[in-house]
Amino acid sequence: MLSGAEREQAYRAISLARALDERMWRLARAGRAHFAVPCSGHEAIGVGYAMAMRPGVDWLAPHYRDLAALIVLGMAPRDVMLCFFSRPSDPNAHGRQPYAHFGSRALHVLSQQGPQPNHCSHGVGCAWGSKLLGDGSVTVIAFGDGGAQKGEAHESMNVAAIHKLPCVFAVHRNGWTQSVKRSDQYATETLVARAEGYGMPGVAVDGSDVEAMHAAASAAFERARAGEGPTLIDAACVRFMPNTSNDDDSRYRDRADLDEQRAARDPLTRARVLVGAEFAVQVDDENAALAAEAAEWAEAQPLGDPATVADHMYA
Ligand SMILES: Cc1ncc(C[n+]2csc(CCOP(=O)(O)OP(=O)(O)O)c2C)c(N)n1
Repeated sequence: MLSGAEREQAYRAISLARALDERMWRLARAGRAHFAVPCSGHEAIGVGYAMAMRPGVDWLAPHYRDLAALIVLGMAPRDVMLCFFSRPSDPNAHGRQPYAHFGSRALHVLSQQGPQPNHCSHGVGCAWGSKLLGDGSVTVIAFGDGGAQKGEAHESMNVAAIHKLPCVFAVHRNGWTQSVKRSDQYATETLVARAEGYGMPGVAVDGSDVEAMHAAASAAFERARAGEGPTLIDAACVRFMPNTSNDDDSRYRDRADLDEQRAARDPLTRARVLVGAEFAVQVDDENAALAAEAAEWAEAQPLGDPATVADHMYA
């Protein structure tokens, strides 16, 4: 169970991620930025594992809906908005990757790649490095349930289990792969049973419950640190928004059904119960102001110099 102070930390992060998410969505819709990747509905998952991580020691190979985890690890709202507005001062990728392709050496966040889920093998490589170095660090490797159907995810979990690598696989299982529904992606309800096939424990968690998520992540970390190898966490959640700002989910999702799921499984509403309404309202107001300020500031930062477009590219 989280302490009182930890509950407040968790709430702050979920609320800030939501405030930034909503602001980015509106800005993208208004044509002020080209690409939003919403995290709403996914926030408690990342907050759960990021709060189990030791900052500057453990590593995260993030899912692109992991804004809330990044916030826990120390990414500031202005840095998020620099990424969103693709400014050269963006600490993630200097404005050279679309928004949500997070990466920060300082925060121990591996660079998120476009092709999904390529970062699974990168995360396993990171964990293997930790084992060889004996530095005691653990790597969280997070991806979607669509990504989990790709060879890269299977190979990564297989190798990690064989070598008992210090990592935690966390699937954000929202039941959609863009517009493709769960039953067209895999024939089971959850992905937990797969873990046994790889030779690691699997645990199903309600990913809208930040305390449950933190407990599962903490147990997986303990196992990894003890040299017992990886764990697969299947974290169920609801993707509140379309896949990205390029998607129209009204073409494939039933609005009434989605509204019902959102009402029942909103990580922010659920975390509000842990901290009390008075605290929550105050934090939400603060975060709405922070998100607005960060957006206004980042949009006013200089654009990249076109002459540098080929920098950092292989010849
Ligand atoms: C190899 C590859 N194919 C297709 C895409 C396009 N794409 C971007 S996000 C996405 C949905 C992935 O779904 P999932 O892994 O379940 O994560 P979710 O978006 O649901 O969180 C797809 C198909 C991609 N990025 N990479």
